[in-house]
Amino acid sequence: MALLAILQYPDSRLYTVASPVITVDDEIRRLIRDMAETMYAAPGVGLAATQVDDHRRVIVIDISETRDHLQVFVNPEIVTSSGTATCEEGCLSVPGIFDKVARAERISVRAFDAQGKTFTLEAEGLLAVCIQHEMDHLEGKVFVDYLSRLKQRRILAKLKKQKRLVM
Ligand code: K1U
Ligand code: ZN
Repeated sequence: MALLAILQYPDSRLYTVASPVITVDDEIRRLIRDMAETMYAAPGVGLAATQVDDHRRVIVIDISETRDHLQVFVNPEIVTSSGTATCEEGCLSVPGIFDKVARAERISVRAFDAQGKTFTLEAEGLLAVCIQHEMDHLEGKVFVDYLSRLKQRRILAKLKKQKRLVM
């Protein structure tokens, strides 16, 4: 297994639209394992392949407290959505920044698992938020894109300052 480097906002590679996975093979399963290890180590509750500079449609999520319930979504598609809920979000690509984003409250998502088997899942609460946040990454979208220009400028300034402090 390997820990992968997570791209940091505003890296232009975060704006890449990911391509569908053609076959769920051993190479994709290795990517899934490496992404899961990277997510657990960060630590985070989700990770999209885009964030580790791999532009295929793969997401890993684990919202369990025990950190032992990995959920894998290959080529995820939202089939139905309803309601609106606003939730505080964070992002491993935008460290130390949290803000509220409005998204669908309930979703039904269809995807392939790590064995290449298709499944459909109904999600609400943090799982629904996390799936939508990670699917945005696959579309080249970061949660700060939903915020005002003023907030985006403040976030960029804060991240620049953080970077100067660690260098
Ligand atoms: O996409 C990412 O960078 C992962 C992101 C997922 C997410 C969290 C909250 C709302 C929407 C999407 C994170 O995991 S940020 C870190 C985080 O929230 C967290 C980390 C450890 C334990 C619990 C939460
Ligand atoms: Zn994110």
